[in-house]
Amino acid sequence: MRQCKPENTTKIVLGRAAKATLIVFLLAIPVLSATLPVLNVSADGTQSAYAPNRSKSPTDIPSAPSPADRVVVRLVTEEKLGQLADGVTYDYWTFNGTVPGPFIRLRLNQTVEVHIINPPNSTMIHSIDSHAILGTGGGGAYSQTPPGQETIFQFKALRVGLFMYHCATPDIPTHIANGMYGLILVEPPGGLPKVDREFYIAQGEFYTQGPFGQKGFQAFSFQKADSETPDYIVFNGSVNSITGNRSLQVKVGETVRIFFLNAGPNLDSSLHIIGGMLDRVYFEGSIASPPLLNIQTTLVPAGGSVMVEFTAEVPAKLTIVDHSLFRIHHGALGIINVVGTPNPAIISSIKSATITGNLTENTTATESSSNTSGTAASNNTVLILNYAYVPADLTVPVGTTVTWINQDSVGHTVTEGDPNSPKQANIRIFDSSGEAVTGKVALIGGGQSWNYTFTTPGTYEYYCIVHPYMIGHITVSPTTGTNASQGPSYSDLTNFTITLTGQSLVGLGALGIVVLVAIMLLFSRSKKPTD
Ligand SMILES: [Cu+2]
Repeated sequence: MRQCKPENTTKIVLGRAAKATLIVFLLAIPVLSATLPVLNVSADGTQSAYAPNRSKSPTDIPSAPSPADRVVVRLVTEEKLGQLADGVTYDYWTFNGTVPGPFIRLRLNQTVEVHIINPPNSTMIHSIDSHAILGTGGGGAYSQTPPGQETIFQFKALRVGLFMYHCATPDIPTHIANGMYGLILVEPPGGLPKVDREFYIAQGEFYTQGPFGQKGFQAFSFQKADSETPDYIVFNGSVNSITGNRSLQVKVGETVRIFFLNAGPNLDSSLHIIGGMLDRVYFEGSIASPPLLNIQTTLVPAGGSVMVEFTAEVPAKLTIVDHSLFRIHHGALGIINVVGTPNPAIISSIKSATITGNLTENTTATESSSNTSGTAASNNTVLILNYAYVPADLTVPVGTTVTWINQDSVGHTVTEGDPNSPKQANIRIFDSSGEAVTGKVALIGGGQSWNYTFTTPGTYEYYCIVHPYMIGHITVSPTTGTNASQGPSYSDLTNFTITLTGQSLVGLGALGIVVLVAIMLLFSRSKKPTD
Protein backbone atom coordinates (compact mmCIF):
# COMPACT_ATOMS: atom_id res chain seq x y z
CA MET A 1 0.00 0.00 0.00
CA ARG A 2 2.73 2.42 0.96
CA GLN A 3 4.52 1.65 -2.27
CA CYS A 4 1.35 1.89 -4.33
CA LYS A 5 0.54 5.43 -3.27
CA PRO A 6 3.70 7.01 -4.54
CA GLU A 7 3.37 4.92 -7.70
CA ASN A 8 -0.16 6.22 -8.32
CA THR A 9 0.92 9.74 -7.54
CA THR A 10 3.81 9.38 -9.93
CA LYS A 11 1.47 8.09 -12.65
CA ILE A 12 -0.83 11.08 -12.26
CA VAL A 13 2.12 13.45 -12.40
CA LEU A 14 3.47 11.66 -15.46
CA GLY A 15 0.06 11.79 -17.11
CA ARG A 16 -0.13 15.55 -16.66
CA ALA A 17 3.46 15.93 -17.75
CA ALA A 18 2.83 13.82 -20.83
CA LYS A 19 -0.28 15.84 -21.72
CA ALA A 20 1.56 19.08 -21.15
CA THR A 21 4.55 18.01 -23.19
CA LEU A 22 2.27 16.73 -25.96
CA ILE A 23 0.42 20.05 -26.11
CA VAL A 24 3.66 22.02 -26.01
CA PHE A 25 5.12 19.76 -28.69
CA LEU A 26 2.06 20.16 -30.92
CA LEU A 27 2.26 23.91 -30.46
CA ALA A 28 5.94 23.78 -31.31
CA ILE A 29 5.42 21.96 -34.62
CA PRO A 30 4.43 25.05 -36.61
CA VAL A 31 7.27 26.99 -34.95
CA LEU A 32 9.74 24.24 -35.81
CA SER A 33 8.45 23.86 -39.33
CA ALA A 34 8.63 27.64 -39.79
CA THR A 35 12.37 27.48 -39.19
CA LEU A 36 12.89 24.81 -41.84
CA PRO A 37 14.03 25.92 -45.31
CA VAL A 38 11.13 26.33 -47.71
CA LEU A 39 11.35 25.55 -51.41
CA ASN A 40 8.57 27.28 -53.29
CA VAL A 41 7.98 25.70 -56.65
CA SER A 42 5.92 28.62 -57.88
CA ALA A 43 7.82 31.55 -56.50
CA ASP A 44 5.21 34.14 -57.29
CA GLY A 45 2.43 32.10 -55.73
CA THR A 46 0.80 31.81 -59.13
CA GLN A 47 -1.12 28.71 -60.07
CA SER A 48 -1.09 27.15 -63.47
CA ALA A 49 -3.17 29.02 -66.04
CA TYR A 50 -6.46 27.53 -67.11
CA ALA A 51 -6.60 29.52 -70.34
CA PRO A 52 -4.18 31.51 -72.46
CA ASN A 53 -3.27 34.97 -71.30
CA ARG A 54 -4.89 37.63 -73.49
CA SER A 55 -3.03 40.60 -72.04
CA LYS A 56 -1.34 42.82 -74.60
CA SER A 57 2.35 43.20 -73.90
CA PRO A 58 2.99 46.84 -72.88
CA THR A 59 6.08 46.83 -75.09
CA ASP A 60 4.22 45.69 -78.21
CA ILE A 61 4.20 49.09 -79.94
CA PRO A 62 5.32 49.98 -83.47
CA SER A 63 8.43 52.12 -83.12
CA ALA A 64 7.32 54.74 -85.62
CA PRO A 65 4.41 55.34 -87.99
CA SER A 66 4.63 54.23 -91.58
CA PRO A 67 5.68 57.15 -93.80
CA ALA A 68 3.21 56.01 -96.49
CA ASP A 69 0.27 58.26 -97.35
CA ARG A 70 -2.09 55.31 -97.12
CA VAL A 71 -1.88 52.66 -94.42
CA VAL A 72 -3.92 49.50 -93.94
CA VAL A 73 -5.12 48.40 -90.51
CA ARG A 74 -6.53 44.88 -90.15
CA LEU A 75 -8.58 44.18 -87.04
CA VAL A 76 -9.91 40.68 -86.37
CA THR A 77 -12.71 40.68 -83.80
CA GLU A 78 -11.91 37.51 -81.90
CA GLU A 79 -13.98 36.17 -79.01
CA LYS A 80 -11.54 34.18 -76.91
CA LEU A 81 -11.40 32.46 -73.55
CA GLY A 82 -8.59 33.87 -71.47
CA GLN A 83 -7.19 34.19 -68.01
CA LEU A 84 -8.54 37.16 -66.08
CA ALA A 85 -6.71 36.33 -62.86
CA ASP A 86 -4.99 33.43 -61.18
CA GLY A 87 -7.39 30.52 -61.72
CA VAL A 88 -10.11 32.77 -63.16
CA THR A 89 -11.13 32.51 -66.79
CA TYR A 90 -13.28 34.85 -68.82
CA ASP A 91 -14.74 35.06 -72.32
CA TYR A 92 -12.99 38.10 -73.76
CA TRP A 93 -14.09 39.93 -76.87
CA THR A 94 -10.97 41.34 -78.50
CA PHE A 95 -9.34 43.08 -81.41
CA ASN A 96 -6.65 40.71 -82.71
CA GLY A 97 -6.84 38.44 -79.68
CA THR A 98 -5.49 40.75 -77.00
CA VAL A 99 -6.67 43.30 -74.46
CA PRO A 100 -6.09 46.05 -75.32
CA GLY A 101 -6.07 45.59 -79.09
CA PRO A 102 -3.10 46.61 -81.24
CA PHE A 103 -1.47 50.01 -80.83
CA ILE A 104 -2.19 51.83 -84.08
CA ARG A 105 0.50 54.39 -84.87
CA LEU A 106 -0.28 56.97 -87.52
CA ARG A 107 0.98 60.28 -88.84
CA LEU A 108 -1.11 63.40 -89.38
CA ASN A 109 -3.03 63.44 -92.68
CA GLN A 110 -2.48 59.79 -93.46
CA THR A 111 -5.40 57.98 -95.05
CA VAL A 112 -6.17 54.80 -93.18
CA GLU A 113 -7.91 51.76 -94.69
CA VAL A 114 -9.58 49.83 -91.85
CA HIS A 115 -10.54 46.19 -92.27
CA ILE A 116 -12.89 44.71 -89.67
CA ILE A 117 -12.79 40.92 -90.01
CA ASN A 118 -15.31 39.03 -87.87
CA PRO A 119 -14.56 35.28 -87.79
CA PRO A 120 -17.41 32.83 -88.55
CA ASN A 121 -17.33 31.40 -85.02
CA SER A 122 -18.12 34.76 -83.41
CA THR A 123 -21.37 35.07 -81.51
CA MET A 124 -21.75 38.82 -82.01
CA ILE A 125 -21.61 41.56 -84.63
CA HIS A 126 -18.54 43.75 -84.03
CA SER A 127 -17.27 47.09 -85.35
CA ILE A 128 -15.02 50.06 -84.56
CA ASP A 129 -15.53 53.59 -83.29
CA SER A 130 -12.37 55.61 -82.92
CA HIS A 131 -12.15 58.99 -81.27
CA ALA A 132 -9.57 59.81 -83.95
CA ILE A 133 -12.15 59.34 -86.70
CA LEU A 134 -14.43 62.20 -87.78
CA GLY A 135 -17.77 60.94 -89.12
CA THR A 136 -20.88 59.14 -87.94
CA GLY A 137 -20.14 56.88 -85.00
CA GLY A 138 -16.39 57.46 -85.40
CA GLY A 139 -16.50 54.77 -88.09
CA GLY A 140 -19.21 52.74 -86.35
CA ALA A 141 -21.67 53.49 -89.14
CA TYR A 142 -19.25 52.01 -91.70
CA SER A 143 -17.99 48.97 -89.89
CA GLN A 144 -20.82 46.86 -88.41
CA THR A 145 -19.60 43.36 -89.27
CA PRO A 146 -21.61 40.17 -88.67
CA PRO A 147 -19.81 36.88 -87.97
CA GLY A 148 -18.10 35.49 -91.06
CA GLN A 149 -17.89 38.86 -92.83
CA GLU A 150 -15.41 41.65 -93.48
CA THR A 151 -16.07 45.37 -93.83
CA ILE A 152 -13.60 47.93 -95.11
CA PHE A 153 -13.75 51.68 -94.81
CA GLN A 154 -11.24 54.50 -94.86
CA PHE A 155 -10.68 57.68 -92.90
CA LYS A 156 -8.18 60.51 -92.87
CA ALA A 157 -6.28 61.22 -89.65
CA LEU A 158 -6.98 64.94 -89.34
CA ARG A 159 -5.99 65.62 -85.72
CA VAL A 160 -2.79 64.98 -83.82
CA GLY A 161 -3.37 63.20 -80.53
CA LEU A 162 -3.74 59.96 -78.61
CA PHE A 163 -7.19 58.52 -79.16
CA MET A 164 -9.23 55.56 -78.00
CA TYR A 165 -10.84 53.08 -80.34
CA HIS A 166 -13.48 50.58 -79.28
CA CYS A 167 -16.21 48.37 -80.60
CA ALA A 168 -19.35 50.30 -81.45
CA THR A 169 -21.92 47.55 -81.73
CA PRO A 170 -24.94 47.73 -79.39
CA ASP A 171 -24.85 47.22 -76.51
CA ILE A 172 -21.67 49.29 -76.92
CA PRO A 173 -20.63 49.45 -73.24
CA THR A 174 -20.92 45.66 -73.04
CA HIS A 175 -18.49 45.27 -75.95
CA ILE A 176 -16.06 47.67 -74.25
CA ALA A 177 -16.44 45.92 -70.89
CA ASN A 178 -15.52 42.63 -72.56
CA GLY A 179 -12.19 43.99 -73.80
CA MET A 180 -12.75 45.61 -77.20
CA TYR A 181 -10.58 48.73 -77.03
CA GLY A 182 -7.18 50.16 -77.86
CA LEU A 183 -5.25 53.31 -78.79
CA ILE A 184 -4.61 55.20 -82.01
CA LEU A 185 -1.69 57.62 -81.90
CA VAL A 186 -1.65 60.32 -84.56
CA GLU A 187 1.80 61.89 -84.54
CA PRO A 188 2.67 65.35 -85.83
CA PRO A 189 4.43 65.42 -89.24
CA GLY A 190 7.85 65.56 -87.58
CA GLY A 191 7.02 62.68 -85.27
CA LEU A 192 7.38 62.53 -81.49
CA PRO A 193 10.77 63.17 -79.85
CA LYS A 194 12.80 60.00 -79.32
CA VAL A 195 12.69 58.35 -75.92
CA ASP A 196 14.45 55.23 -74.67
CA ARG A 197 11.34 53.26 -73.72
CA GLU A 198 7.69 53.36 -74.74
CA PHE A 199 4.92 51.43 -73.04
CA TYR A 200 1.25 50.85 -73.84
CA ILE A 201 -1.08 50.47 -70.89
CA ALA A 202 -4.88 50.33 -70.88
CA GLN A 203 -6.97 50.38 -67.73
CA GLY A 204 -10.31 48.64 -67.95
CA GLU A 205 -13.01 47.18 -65.74
CA PHE A 206 -14.41 43.66 -65.82
CA TYR A 207 -17.76 42.72 -64.35
CA THR A 208 -18.08 39.08 -63.38
CA GLN A 209 -20.82 36.92 -61.87
CA GLY A 210 -18.58 35.95 -58.96
CA PRO A 211 -16.59 38.34 -56.75
CA PHE A 212 -12.95 39.25 -57.35
CA GLY A 213 -10.73 36.20 -57.19
CA GLN A 214 -13.48 33.56 -57.27
CA LYS A 215 -11.91 30.64 -59.14
CA GLY A 216 -13.20 29.09 -62.31
CA PHE A 217 -14.98 30.49 -65.34
CA GLN A 218 -16.68 33.82 -64.69
CA ALA A 219 -19.41 35.08 -66.98
CA PHE A 220 -20.08 38.77 -67.66
CA SER A 221 -22.52 40.42 -65.24
CA PHE A 222 -24.65 43.00 -67.03
CA GLN A 223 -26.27 43.96 -63.73
CA LYS A 224 -22.92 44.82 -62.10
CA ALA A 225 -21.76 46.68 -65.23
CA ASP A 226 -25.00 48.64 -65.34
CA SER A 227 -24.64 49.59 -61.68
CA GLU A 228 -20.94 50.43 -62.20
CA THR A 229 -19.64 48.03 -59.55
CA PRO A 230 -16.70 46.22 -61.16
CA ASP A 231 -15.06 43.18 -59.63
CA TYR A 232 -11.86 43.70 -61.63
CA ILE A 233 -10.10 46.97 -62.45
CA VAL A 234 -6.98 45.94 -64.32
CA PHE A 235 -4.22 47.07 -66.63
CA ASN A 236 -4.00 45.32 -70.00
CA GLY A 237 -6.89 42.95 -69.49
CA SER A 238 -5.88 40.83 -66.53
CA VAL A 239 -4.60 40.84 -62.98
CA ASN A 240 -0.77 40.80 -62.79
CA SER A 241 -0.31 41.63 -66.47
CA ILE A 242 2.47 44.10 -65.52
CA THR A 243 3.99 42.51 -62.42
CA GLY A 244 6.55 39.81 -61.68
CA ASN A 245 8.38 38.73 -64.80
CA ARG A 246 5.99 40.90 -66.85
CA SER A 247 7.14 44.07 -65.09
CA LEU A 248 8.37 46.93 -67.24
CA GLN A 249 12.17 47.07 -67.40
CA VAL A 250 13.95 50.41 -67.40
CA LYS A 251 17.55 51.47 -66.74
CA VAL A 252 18.59 54.48 -64.66
CA GLY A 253 18.90 57.55 -66.84
CA GLU A 254 16.52 56.31 -69.52
CA THR A 255 13.60 58.38 -70.71
CA VAL A 256 10.25 56.64 -70.52
CA ARG A 257 7.00 57.37 -72.32
CA ILE A 258 3.70 55.74 -71.39
CA PHE A 259 0.67 55.79 -73.66
CA PHE A 260 -2.17 55.28 -71.21
CA LEU A 261 -5.78 54.56 -72.08
CA ASN A 262 -8.63 54.50 -69.60
CA ALA A 263 -11.11 52.32 -71.44
CA GLY A 264 -13.57 52.39 -68.54
CA PRO A 265 -16.29 51.78 -69.48
CA ASN A 266 -17.46 53.40 -66.24
CA LEU A 267 -14.71 54.66 -63.92
CA ASP A 268 -12.28 57.56 -64.15
CA SER A 269 -8.65 56.75 -63.42
CA SER A 270 -6.27 58.73 -61.22
CA LEU A 271 -3.03 57.63 -62.82
CA HIS A 272 -0.06 57.74 -60.46
CA ILE A 273 3.37 56.12 -60.29
CA ILE A 274 4.44 55.42 -56.72
CA GLY A 275 8.07 56.44 -56.32
CA GLY A 276 8.11 58.21 -59.66
CA MET A 277 7.20 61.58 -61.09
CA LEU A 278 5.20 62.36 -64.20
CA ASP A 279 7.76 64.83 -65.55
CA ARG A 280 5.64 65.71 -68.57
CA VAL A 281 1.91 65.07 -68.80
CA TYR A 282 0.19 65.49 -72.12
CA PHE A 283 -3.13 65.97 -70.42
CA GLU A 284 -6.07 64.06 -71.90
CA GLY A 285 -3.82 62.79 -74.67
CA SER A 286 -3.29 66.27 -76.11
CA ILE A 287 0.14 65.85 -77.62
CA ALA A 288 -0.49 68.93 -79.76
CA SER A 289 -0.38 71.05 -76.58
CA PRO A 290 2.61 71.80 -74.35
CA PRO A 291 2.82 69.29 -71.49
CA LEU A 292 2.12 69.94 -67.84
CA LEU A 293 5.33 69.59 -65.84
CA ASN A 294 6.13 67.62 -62.67
CA ILE A 295 2.72 66.09 -62.05
CA GLN A 296 2.01 63.60 -59.25
CA THR A 297 -1.35 62.22 -60.37
CA THR A 298 -3.27 62.85 -63.57
CA LEU A 299 -6.96 62.24 -64.05
CA VAL A 300 -7.87 60.15 -67.07
CA PRO A 301 -11.58 60.06 -67.85
CA ALA A 302 -13.33 56.96 -69.08
CA GLY A 303 -12.88 56.99 -72.83
CA GLY A 304 -9.82 59.23 -72.49
CA SER A 305 -6.08 58.90 -72.61
CA VAL A 306 -2.89 60.50 -71.44
CA MET A 307 0.70 60.46 -72.62
CA VAL A 308 3.25 60.81 -69.81
CA GLU A 309 7.04 60.99 -69.90
CA PHE A 310 9.69 60.82 -67.22
CA THR A 311 13.33 60.07 -66.62
CA ALA A 312 14.24 57.21 -64.29
CA GLU A 313 16.59 58.77 -61.73
CA VAL A 314 17.51 55.95 -59.36
CA PRO A 315 17.17 52.16 -59.19
CA ALA A 316 13.69 51.54 -57.85
CA LYS A 317 10.58 49.47 -58.04
CA LEU A 318 7.98 51.96 -59.25
CA THR A 319 4.35 51.03 -58.90
CA ILE A 320 1.74 52.10 -61.43
CA VAL A 321 -1.63 52.58 -59.77
CA ASP A 322 -4.99 54.24 -60.07
CA HIS A 323 -4.72 56.42 -56.95
CA SER A 324 -8.29 55.56 -56.11
CA LEU A 325 -6.13 53.13 -54.22
CA PHE A 326 -8.53 50.45 -53.07
CA ARG A 327 -8.58 49.48 -56.73
CA ILE A 328 -5.24 47.73 -56.18
CA HIS A 329 -7.39 45.09 -54.46
CA HIS A 330 -9.19 44.72 -57.79
CA GLY A 331 -6.00 44.30 -59.82
CA ALA A 332 -5.04 47.87 -60.76
CA LEU A 333 -1.30 47.57 -60.18
CA GLY A 334 1.77 47.42 -62.39
CA ILE A 335 5.49 47.47 -61.71
CA ILE A 336 8.34 49.38 -63.39
CA ASN A 337 11.75 48.01 -62.41
CA VAL A 338 14.42 50.61 -62.71
CA VAL A 339 17.86 49.01 -62.54
CA GLY A 340 21.23 50.66 -62.39
CA THR A 341 23.79 52.19 -60.08
CA PRO A 342 22.36 53.64 -56.89
CA ASN A 343 22.71 57.36 -56.29
CA PRO A 344 22.87 57.96 -52.51
CA ALA A 345 22.73 61.72 -53.11
CA ILE A 346 19.17 61.27 -54.43
CA ILE A 347 18.00 58.65 -51.96
CA SER A 348 19.66 56.43 -49.38
CA SER A 349 18.93 54.86 -46.05
CA ILE A 350 20.42 56.50 -42.96
CA LYS A 351 19.17 54.20 -40.24
CA SER A 352 16.89 51.21 -39.95
CA ALA A 353 16.61 49.85 -36.45
CA THR A 354 14.11 49.06 -33.75
CA ILE A 355 13.76 51.81 -31.17
CA THR A 356 14.37 50.31 -27.73
CA GLY A 357 15.33 51.82 -24.38
CA ASN A 358 14.80 55.43 -23.40
CA LEU A 359 14.97 58.59 -25.43
CA THR A 360 18.51 59.45 -24.24
CA GLU A 361 19.91 56.22 -25.64
CA ASN A 362 17.98 56.78 -28.82
CA THR A 363 19.42 60.27 -29.20
CA THR A 364 22.90 58.81 -28.77
CA ALA A 365 22.14 56.21 -31.38
CA THR A 366 20.94 58.87 -33.79
CA GLU A 367 24.12 60.87 -33.24
CA SER A 368 26.39 57.88 -33.65
CA SER A 369 24.78 56.82 -36.89
CA SER A 370 24.45 60.31 -38.34
CA ASN A 371 28.07 60.34 -39.57
CA THR A 372 27.68 57.22 -41.68
CA SER A 373 26.35 59.24 -44.64
CA GLY A 374 23.56 56.81 -45.23
CA THR A 375 25.76 53.78 -45.61
CA ALA A 376 24.82 52.27 -42.25
CA ALA A 377 28.43 51.22 -41.51
CA SER A 378 27.55 49.42 -38.31
CA ASN A 379 24.40 47.76 -39.63
CA ASN A 380 24.70 44.16 -40.76
CA THR A 381 21.09 43.26 -41.50
CA VAL A 382 19.19 43.52 -44.79
CA LEU A 383 15.45 43.05 -44.78
CA ILE A 384 13.76 41.50 -47.78
CA LEU A 385 10.51 43.38 -47.88
CA ASN A 386 7.92 44.03 -50.61
CA TYR A 387 10.14 42.44 -53.27
CA ALA A 388 13.11 44.66 -52.37
CA TYR A 389 16.29 44.54 -50.31
CA VAL A 390 16.12 47.13 -47.52
CA PRO A 391 18.54 48.84 -47.49
CA ALA A 392 19.44 48.13 -51.09
CA ASP A 393 22.99 49.32 -50.46
CA LEU A 394 24.95 48.45 -47.37
CA THR A 395 28.53 49.20 -46.42
CA VAL A 396 30.20 46.95 -43.84
CA PRO A 397 33.74 46.45 -42.53
CA VAL A 398 35.61 43.40 -43.77
CA GLY A 399 34.84 40.31 -41.74
CA THR A 400 31.19 41.27 -41.19
CA THR A 401 28.48 38.63 -41.34
CA VAL A 402 25.51 40.14 -43.13
CA THR A 403 22.10 38.62 -42.42
CA TRP A 404 19.18 38.84 -44.83
CA ILE A 405 15.76 38.44 -43.21
CA ASN A 406 12.90 37.68 -45.59
CA GLN A 407 9.77 39.43 -44.36
CA ASP A 408 7.81 38.76 -47.54
CA SER A 409 5.38 35.87 -47.72
CA VAL A 410 7.06 34.54 -50.86
CA GLY A 411 10.55 33.11 -51.24
CA HIS A 412 13.57 35.01 -52.54
CA THR A 413 17.28 34.43 -53.08
CA VAL A 414 20.42 36.45 -52.34
CA THR A 415 22.56 35.67 -55.37
CA GLU A 416 25.81 37.41 -56.22
CA GLY A 417 26.04 38.85 -59.72
CA ASP A 418 24.28 41.09 -62.22
CA PRO A 419 20.80 39.84 -63.19
CA ASN A 420 21.27 41.26 -66.68
CA SER A 421 24.28 39.00 -67.22
CA PRO A 422 24.00 36.33 -64.53
CA LYS A 423 26.99 34.18 -63.65
CA GLN A 424 26.94 30.42 -63.74
CA ALA A 425 26.08 29.01 -60.35
CA ASN A 426 29.55 27.59 -59.67
CA ILE A 427 31.35 30.94 -59.96
CA ARG A 428 29.03 33.07 -57.84
CA ILE A 429 30.85 34.53 -54.84
CA PHE A 430 27.80 33.94 -52.66
CA ASP A 431 24.38 32.49 -53.35
CA SER A 432 21.67 31.58 -50.88
CA SER A 433 20.00 29.29 -53.43
CA GLY A 434 22.65 26.57 -53.20
CA GLU A 435 22.24 26.03 -56.95
CA ALA A 436 25.94 25.26 -57.41
CA VAL A 437 25.66 22.35 -55.02
CA THR A 438 22.18 20.96 -55.63
CA GLY A 439 21.44 22.13 -59.16
CA LYS A 440 18.17 23.50 -57.82
CA VAL A 441 17.18 26.95 -56.63
CA ALA A 442 16.20 26.86 -52.96
CA LEU A 443 14.50 29.99 -51.71
CA ILE A 444 14.78 31.87 -48.46
CA GLY A 445 11.18 31.31 -47.45
CA GLY A 446 8.92 33.88 -45.85
CA GLY A 447 10.15 34.47 -42.30
CA GLN A 448 13.51 32.80 -43.00
CA SER A 449 16.93 34.36 -42.89
CA TRP A 450 20.28 33.69 -44.52
CA ASN A 451 23.74 35.09 -43.84
CA TYR A 452 27.15 35.40 -45.42
CA THR A 453 30.48 36.57 -44.01
CA PHE A 454 32.41 39.00 -46.19
CA THR A 455 36.15 38.42 -45.94
CA THR A 456 37.32 40.33 -49.03
CA PRO A 457 36.90 44.09 -49.54
CA GLY A 458 35.02 45.24 -52.62
CA THR A 459 31.53 45.98 -53.88
CA TYR A 460 29.28 43.05 -54.50
CA GLU A 461 26.08 43.21 -56.54
CA TYR A 462 23.40 40.66 -55.83
CA TYR A 463 19.86 39.91 -56.93
CA CYS A 464 16.97 37.51 -56.49
CA ILE A 465 16.94 34.70 -59.06
CA VAL A 466 13.16 34.53 -59.21
CA HIS A 467 12.61 38.31 -59.08
CA PRO A 468 15.63 39.67 -60.96
CA TYR A 469 14.45 43.25 -60.60
CA MET A 470 15.39 42.93 -56.93
CA ILE A 471 18.95 44.21 -56.78
CA GLY A 472 21.23 45.08 -53.86
CA HIS A 473 24.86 45.94 -53.22
CA ILE A 474 27.18 45.16 -50.34
CA THR A 475 30.30 47.30 -50.13
CA VAL A 476 32.97 45.74 -47.92
CA SER A 477 35.47 48.31 -46.64
CA PRO A 478 39.08 47.15 -46.07
CA THR A 479 39.35 48.34 -42.47
CA THR A 480 37.65 46.53 -39.64
CA GLY A 481 36.05 49.88 -38.78
CA THR A 482 35.96 52.01 -35.64
CA ASN A 483 32.86 50.32 -34.39
CA ALA A 484 34.47 46.91 -34.50
CA SER A 485 37.60 48.05 -32.62
CA GLN A 486 35.51 49.79 -29.95
CA GLY A 487 33.29 46.79 -29.38
CA PRO A 488 29.60 46.72 -30.14
CA SER A 489 28.01 50.13 -30.56
CA TYR A 490 24.46 50.93 -29.60
CA SER A 491 23.22 50.13 -33.07
CA ASP A 492 25.10 46.83 -33.01
CA LEU A 493 23.17 46.01 -29.88
CA THR A 494 19.98 47.10 -31.54
CA ASN A 495 20.70 44.83 -34.45
CA PHE A 496 21.41 42.03 -32.05
CA THR A 497 17.99 42.67 -30.56
CA ILE A 498 16.38 42.52 -33.99
CA THR A 499 18.10 39.26 -34.78
CA LEU A 500 17.29 37.72 -31.43
CA THR A 501 13.63 38.67 -31.52
CA GLY A 502 13.45 37.34 -35.05
CA GLN A 503 14.74 34.02 -36.25
CA SER A 504 17.16 33.25 -33.42
CA LEU A 505 14.54 33.62 -30.72
CA VAL A 506 12.15 31.36 -32.60
CA GLY A 507 14.93 28.83 -33.07
CA LEU A 508 16.05 29.07 -29.44
CA GLY A 509 12.46 28.73 -28.22
CA ALA A 510 11.91 25.66 -30.39
CA LEU A 511 15.19 24.15 -29.21
CA GLY A 512 14.23 24.81 -25.59
CA ILE A 513 10.92 23.04 -26.09
CA VAL A 514 12.63 20.01 -27.61
CA VAL A 515 15.09 19.85 -24.67
CA LEU A 516 12.18 20.18 -22.21
CA VAL A 517 10.31 17.31 -23.86
CA ALA A 518 13.43 15.13 -23.82
CA ILE A 519 14.01 15.79 -20.10
CA MET A 520 10.39 14.99 -19.26
CA LEU A 521 10.49 11.74 -21.24
CA LEU A 522 13.74 10.74 -19.55
CA PHE A 523 12.20 11.55 -16.19
CA SER A 524 9.16 9.37 -16.89
CA ARG A 525 11.32 6.43 -17.99
CA SER A 526 13.61 6.63 -14.97
CA LYS A 527 10.58 6.51 -12.64
CA LYS A 528 8.91 3.46 -14.17
CA PRO A 529 11.55 0.78 -13.40
CA THR A 530 11.53 1.67 -9.66
CA ASP A 531 8.03 0.18 -9.28
CU1 LIG B 1 -17.91 44.21 -80.49
